[in-house]
Amino acid sequence: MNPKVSLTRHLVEKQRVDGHIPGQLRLLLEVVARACKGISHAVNKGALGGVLGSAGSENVQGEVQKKLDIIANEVLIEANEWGGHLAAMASEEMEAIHVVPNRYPKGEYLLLFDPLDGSSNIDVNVSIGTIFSVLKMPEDDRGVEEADFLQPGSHQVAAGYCVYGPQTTLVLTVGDGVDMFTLDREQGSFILTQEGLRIPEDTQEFAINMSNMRHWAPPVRRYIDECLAGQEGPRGKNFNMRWVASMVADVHRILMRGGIFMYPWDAREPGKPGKLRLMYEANPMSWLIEQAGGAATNGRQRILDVQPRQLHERVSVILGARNEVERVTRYHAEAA
Ligand code: AHM
Ligand code: MG
Repeated sequence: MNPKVSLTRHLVEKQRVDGHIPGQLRLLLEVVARACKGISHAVNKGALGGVLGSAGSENVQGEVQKKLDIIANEVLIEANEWGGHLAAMASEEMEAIHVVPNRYPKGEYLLLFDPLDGSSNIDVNVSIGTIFSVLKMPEDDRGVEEADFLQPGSHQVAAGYCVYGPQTTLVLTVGDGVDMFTLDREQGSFILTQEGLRIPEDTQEFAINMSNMRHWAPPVRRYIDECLAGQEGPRGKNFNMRWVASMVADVHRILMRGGIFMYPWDAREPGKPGKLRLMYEANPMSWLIEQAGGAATNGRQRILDVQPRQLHERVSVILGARNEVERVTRYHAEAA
């Protein structure tokens, strides 16, 4: 592979050859990538930039906001609102949608993001990231409103994340596979470092927060019990476990070397369908995983088919190696 293919060149060539990324979408993705570069710089400064610690406020879900959560949210909004490619944005950190102000031209896309996922890892120097999803405004829509965002994940036209770890890495799909770009800090640009990522159908590595075990539903417990039984158990093989507690980092590992990730429903808060957010986390990650040959369900249904009812809706998430996700989903059906 030519190591010098920048994100810009990659997208221009995609637009030219396949013709299926419209110019406005290409622009939008470049702006999101530029915002991620800005966030990466802020993250890297850490204590030297005075960006660590709590901001003393709460977001719409009652979670304490970190300074970097707010900075990342502002960087994304400021970068995206003037370009003319968007109609509105929605963020995990904002209660209401952010409509592009009247002083700027409006475009036909909607951008959704979790500006800084893995907030509990910010202050301890562990990988965190930005997750984003792009939808189109419904046709014949006169004014943008929250209901325009409530489209199933299968309607996404682009999705990706940027992980701020030992390297800053952007992973992207526009519906024809998954490509990965690494930030070249000297050049200041994202360089294509892997094309057509694929997830093996089987795995011997799972990711779940084991401290919630006593709250899990029986099908999840059955699956993990069988993994833990190792070679002598019904699976006949040993499993390894990893849990970074940053979805971006856990999903990135799965795209790199396989595995299954679960943040399933549990009985801690019975009314809540799960911890992770459908629109900002589950949908973009599920599409990336499917585009890499994996699968993603909420235990009963393909995540991309879930019809959202609210912007900040939560969902149970099981994603990664196809055969493992199908197994967990089958265990749910058998327990029903
Ligand atoms: P956040 O968006 O507030 O950072 O929460 C989402 C994160 C995910 O990145 C991660 O998978 C999960 O929360 C970890 O949760 P827990 O601390 O319960 O293990
Ligand atoms: Mg998050």
